[in-house]
Amino acid sequence: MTSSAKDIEGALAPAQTVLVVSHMRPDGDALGSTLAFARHLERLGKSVHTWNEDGMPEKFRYLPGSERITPPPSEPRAFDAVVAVDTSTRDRLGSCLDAISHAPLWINIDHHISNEGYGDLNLIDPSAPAAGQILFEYFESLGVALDEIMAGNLFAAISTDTGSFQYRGTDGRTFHAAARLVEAGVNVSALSQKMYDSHPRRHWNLLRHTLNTAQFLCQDRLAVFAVSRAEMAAMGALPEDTEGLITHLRAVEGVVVAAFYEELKDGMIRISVRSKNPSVNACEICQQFGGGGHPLAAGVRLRGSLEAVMEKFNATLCHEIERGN
Ligand SMILES: [Mn+2]
Repeated sequence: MTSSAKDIEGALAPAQTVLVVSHMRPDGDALGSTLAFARHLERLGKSVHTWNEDGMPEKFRYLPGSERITPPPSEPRAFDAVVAVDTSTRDRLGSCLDAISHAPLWINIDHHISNEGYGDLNLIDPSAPAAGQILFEYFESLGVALDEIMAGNLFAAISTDTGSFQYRGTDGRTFHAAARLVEAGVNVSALSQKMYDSHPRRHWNLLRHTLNTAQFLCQDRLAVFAVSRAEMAAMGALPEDTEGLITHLRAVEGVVVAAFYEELKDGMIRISVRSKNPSVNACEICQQFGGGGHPLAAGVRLRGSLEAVMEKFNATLCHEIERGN
């Protein structure tokens, strides 16, 4: 059952110390939503902590108040409440979970269709294209006046998760939120330049590698590429630099599904899947292997060598493309 903003605000009212967290390998929605909600709680006079397994990646340091996000501490801490945003399962919080010794109240605010509601109170809206939009509507329904920190983070969260207001789920509500956020002080061109026109050279090196090594399979309907740890190291690339590469493959005419395989340090392969056709459901495919996400954008982690995982998962994707067409 989904709780209302009023229920959640009421449950959080007595809490003095609150932790706001989001998923590992965070994107703009995860971090922007964390920062916006943390700011809201702080304005209510609470002591607020904000952690992410990966700390604050360099590429998102433009987010207002970004310096407050840290990796979890090594000594576990107790909180009156934990608020998880944009996080489909508790496991996706990674090492943050190990650093919470006690928390009697869990709030789960998310837009992933695969979210099963692990909170004591859950506000889950898969029709929202970003967790940031759910938070915007949360604040609007309670009449909370947004300051520039909240507005900037919510705009960045919504803009990045919708591919700059392009993806499925972008609707009148989304543009309503954007309009109110701009009125609250967001400078669209300055913020957009930081989000979309300020990639480090490392990202460009990785993009060149991607374009040189991508393969088109399944009668050119499946586009895939991979990067090994050795290649990442040789390019001096950081994990955060891989974000967005997959959009270049998905953008090729005729491609139905794009997949990206990234070798991680623990013998796992991180797979990102993007679909352009609603009848090829990326979330359902990833869920078969223990992952999740959205119908057109999902992910999963599998154990094995890069080659073996690619062979197996590419075959699954091609099978699903053939079934879906
Ligand atoms: Mn999101």
